[in-house]
Amino acid sequence: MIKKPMAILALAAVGLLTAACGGGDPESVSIDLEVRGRQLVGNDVLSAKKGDTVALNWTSDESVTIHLHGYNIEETVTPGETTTFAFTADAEGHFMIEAHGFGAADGDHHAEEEDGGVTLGYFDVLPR
Ligand SMILES: [Cu+2]
Repeated sequence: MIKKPMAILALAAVGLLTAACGGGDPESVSIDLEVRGRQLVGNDVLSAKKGDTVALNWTSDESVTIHLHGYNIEETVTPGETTTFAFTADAEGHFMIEAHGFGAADGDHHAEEEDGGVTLGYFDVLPR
C-alpha cells in the first residue's frame, strides 16, 4: 500500500498541478479563453476535475453571448473586457460551449437564432 496522504502532501509542497495523478484535493483552475474570428483560439477542449474551482476568463473581438451547457452559465462578452465564468465543477461530463448572437447588442439571442449557435468547443469535467 502506498501512503497516499504523504504523496498528496509532497505534491502540495512543491505546488505541482498535474493531471497525471489521480485523486487529491480540489484545485483552482483558471483558463484564459479568446474568441477571435468567431472561433476559439487555441485548444478547444478544456478540462477540469470534479470538485475543482473553475474560472473561465473570456475575451472576444466581437460582442457575443457565451453559453456553457450543462452548467447553464450564459454571459455576454464585450470587446475590451474580460468576462469570467466562476463555478465549481460539481457535475462530470462533456459540455458544449456555444456562442450565440455574434455582434448582437444584447443577450436576447435565442429568440433570434432558429438554428442555434456556433460550437466553440467543449469543457470536460473528469472524475477525480
Ligand atoms: Cu447555447
